[in-house]
Amino acid sequence: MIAPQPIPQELMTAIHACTHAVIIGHKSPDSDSLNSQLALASLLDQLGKSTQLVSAGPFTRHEIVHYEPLFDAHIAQDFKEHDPLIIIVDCSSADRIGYLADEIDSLTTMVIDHHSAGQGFGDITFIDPKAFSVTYMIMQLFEAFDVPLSDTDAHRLLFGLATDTGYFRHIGPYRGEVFTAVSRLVDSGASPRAIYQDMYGEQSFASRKLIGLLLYRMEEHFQGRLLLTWETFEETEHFGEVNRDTETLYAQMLSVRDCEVIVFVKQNAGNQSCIAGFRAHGESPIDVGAIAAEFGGGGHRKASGATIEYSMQETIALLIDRFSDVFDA
Ligand SMILES: [Mn+2]
Repeated sequence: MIAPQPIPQELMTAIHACTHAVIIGHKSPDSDSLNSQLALASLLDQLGKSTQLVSAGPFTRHEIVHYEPLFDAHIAQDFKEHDPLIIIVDCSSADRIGYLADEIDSLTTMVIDHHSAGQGFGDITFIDPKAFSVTYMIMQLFEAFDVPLSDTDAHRLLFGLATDTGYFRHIGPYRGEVFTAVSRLVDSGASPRAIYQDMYGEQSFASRKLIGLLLYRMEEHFQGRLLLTWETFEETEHFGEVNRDTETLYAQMLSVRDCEVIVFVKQNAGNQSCIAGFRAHGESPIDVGAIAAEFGGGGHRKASGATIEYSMQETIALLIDRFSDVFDA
């Protein structure tokens, strides 16, 4: 097991000292970000602090659309008057909070995060790159402040952990501490069954049809080491943005034997540009983050993306050509 990072004393001191806290997560929020915000607000409320939850949105992922009413789009004026502590979760750089970066000038900022990239942001930082989710780190805070977990808090903490581990699929050996945490959360009222249903059930009919279409269209390149598919703007309009489930599409494509890299090209309106998504198999040495960066995008070694200013047909040809250097070498 890997022991959690110790909580910095200055973080404990700053939370004890504040009266008002604004809790912000990243734009295009996911379940780890939102549930970290909600659980942290619950902890601070129980410590007698006034809290505001703020997110730049948009709330598009199906499992989180119903969270939107719990969050404000801007920092409230009455909070600004109380010199609030700004707490940013699940963000490795200030630009991840979107336009809210302009609203936190001159306020004390605390960052709680588990990404390894992007340092030097925040006045007080608690960064644990070995933590599988920020909710796992918030759970440590509950224990440090000796605040018991309600069933709602336990549910939120487990939801974030389940999301960022791909429902525990990304956890390798000797990481039993994660399951020790899961055990405590389940015994505090979290339901793995309900969370699985929220994450993988409740899908729309249209979303399954769209995945079927995109999988049927999939092409093999370089003896099946690269799989590619695409989505036209007309299809995005027809099926609806809310019915897009690219993570499931990526997982299905990566599950094909001998596949090392997948490329997904989504056409933008007017066919003047596309969004390209890249994923690499866990065992592959190929760094798709570096390849996305060549096209002005970014991401991680295993997951990345870029906006490419060409038509869909040109983008596909360009990317196959770029990967021919990788696979023919
Ligand atoms: Mn996260």
